[in-house]
Amino acid sequence: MKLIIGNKAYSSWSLRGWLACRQSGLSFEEVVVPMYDADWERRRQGDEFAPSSGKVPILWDGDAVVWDSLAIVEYLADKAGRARFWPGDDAARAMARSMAAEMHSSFPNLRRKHPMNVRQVFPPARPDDDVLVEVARVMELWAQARARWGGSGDFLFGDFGAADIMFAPVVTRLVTYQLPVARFAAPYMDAVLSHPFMQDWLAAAQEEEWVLEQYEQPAGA
Ligand SMILES: N[C@@H](CCC(=O)N[C@@H](CS)C(=O)NCC(=O)O)C(=O)O
Repeated sequence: MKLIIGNKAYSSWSLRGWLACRQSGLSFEEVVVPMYDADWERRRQGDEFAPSSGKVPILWDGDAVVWDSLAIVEYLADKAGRARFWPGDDAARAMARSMAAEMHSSFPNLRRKHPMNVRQVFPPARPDDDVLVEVARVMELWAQARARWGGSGDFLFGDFGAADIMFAPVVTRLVTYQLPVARFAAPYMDAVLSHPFMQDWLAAAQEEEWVLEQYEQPAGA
């Protein structure tokens, strides 16, 4: 398999696709492309980017091509075993899938106003009200999952899985912009950030030379 991703410092959807590949346990080649550099427009019009019309992540696996992070999660769950990604209990899995889907389709203000930058921690500043509403919704979802299905595990549904993968870039944003989080969320965020796959990603992001100025400003600056 070959996974094409964008900058590890900034590309949140790439992080999700990459975490899914690591979680699958399958071997894959990783190709990191610098987004928005001088070659970006030419590169994204190439054949390897055609299926996603120029967006990352894209997973190539022989004749199969999968773009869009949530589809990559599902493809790999089919291929490597659902248990690696989703809880076994039907009710837990229903909630985990709903949370992953909601993450994928929602939270536009948090995503747009607080873009991922895993190399920065900006001084705290009062977020916009629409962002606060979305952060409160994230807290509500995490609280429900942890209380109902977390058990003795550290993650939303006990073991690390698809829901954690989809929310991982939210965890990093909450840290980067020092957004207000509920007390219960801190241990969960620590568990995500200290997961070995996240540690690998964060270390690689630190090593990246590419800098995109548009993501190097605190929100609202
Ligand atoms: N819904 C897609 C979103 C993919 C996406 O928007 N990727 C961004 C990088 S995080 C991208 O490729 N942006 C480059 C562009 O649109 O030119 C997914 O879940 O993978």
